[in-house]
Amino acid sequence: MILRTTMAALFAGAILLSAPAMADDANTVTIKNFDFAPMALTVSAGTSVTWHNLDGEPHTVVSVDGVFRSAALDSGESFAFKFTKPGVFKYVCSIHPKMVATVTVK
Ligand SMILES: [Cu+2]
Repeated sequence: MILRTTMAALFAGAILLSAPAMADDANTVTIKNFDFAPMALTVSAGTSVTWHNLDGEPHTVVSVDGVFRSAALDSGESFAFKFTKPGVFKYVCSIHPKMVATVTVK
């Protein structure tokens, strides 16, 4: 009985430890303080990139070349787009056009 409890505790610990690694996902762009982070992201073709809005303000993710366009993302909302073709994809927040960033697909 003691062993079983210990195993359960270890298992719960493993789940908690893995959570920060997932948040650090290389295919994730965080929107915070009116900035995209990272501002320049490089991924392989076939990768889905997810944007998370952590600001209290709504933001959008809009490709300058019309390749993708999110709806207004409220605080805590996210948007994902799968990049299938190589290229340099510049995008902005259409609400705050000074927010500019790129995704490079190789
Ligand atoms: Cu914005």
